Amino acid sequence: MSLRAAERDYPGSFITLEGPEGAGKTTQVKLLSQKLEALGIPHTVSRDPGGTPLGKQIRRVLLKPGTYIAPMAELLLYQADRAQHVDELIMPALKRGEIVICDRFTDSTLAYQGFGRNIDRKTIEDLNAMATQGLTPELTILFDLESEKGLGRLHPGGHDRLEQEAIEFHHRIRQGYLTLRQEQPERWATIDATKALISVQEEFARIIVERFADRHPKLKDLA
Ligand code: Z5A
Repeated sequence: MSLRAAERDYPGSFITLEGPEGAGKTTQVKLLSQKLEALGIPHTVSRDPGGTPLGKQIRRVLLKPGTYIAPMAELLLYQADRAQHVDELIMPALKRGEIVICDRFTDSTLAYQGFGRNIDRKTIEDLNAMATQGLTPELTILFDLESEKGLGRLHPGGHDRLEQEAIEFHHRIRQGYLTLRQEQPERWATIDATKALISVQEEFARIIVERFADRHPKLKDLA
């Protein structure tokens, strides 16, 4: 259920996309953005990490294959990227009343650094709260698929530092997402990401319209 205006201190809507590698989030967010653009619906799409000029530099460091980054250093780099992202891009867009769709956000940190790297959950939650100034997504869509399937879809030209991790790491992440979803079912929606691109696209649009058309009436034309 989306938050009522009185419970938010901005007029926009904040949606995040989550899932294991190769789930199709990037593809779908581009397609959705084209449709929103065509309908004249003010929106911002971004990604975590790398949504700002500083974030792009941090992203390069984080994903470069062959670099050893200690788990706590990795966690803090993701949070530094996020603090900049919320301050420079996400919050200003929400204050302008836009729909903000972010490819990965705080749940990625719980899934990858928490379930994946076994960093203490409370530490991650505290840092998430600090980096976001308390901002939480109203809707988080899990693009769900088995880790092997997602990794199998990725570019043959080489894998980044996280994609190169052992398959057990990726299994823990998927299980982590399923646990997070179970803990807060009202915030999460799930899309079966193994389906054909067009079916995923339709389901994605249906979920957004259902949750936000009351606040952004032009969204009805998406369906
Ligand atoms: N990370 C972290 O550890 N902690 C954090 O706090 C945060 C992130 C925020 C970011 O890299 C990495 O950082 C990520 C998590 C970690 N781990 N890694 N590696 P990223 O942004 O590059 O990673 P990603 O979000 O996983 O991107 P991705 O691997 O490209 O996945 P995707 O965006 O979900 O998928 P895609 O690029 O849209 O599609 C992948 C391929 O599948 C592509 O060839 C598509 O044409 C194809 N595709 C898409 N949809 C379909 C369907 N329906 N059927 C068949 N094929 C499809």
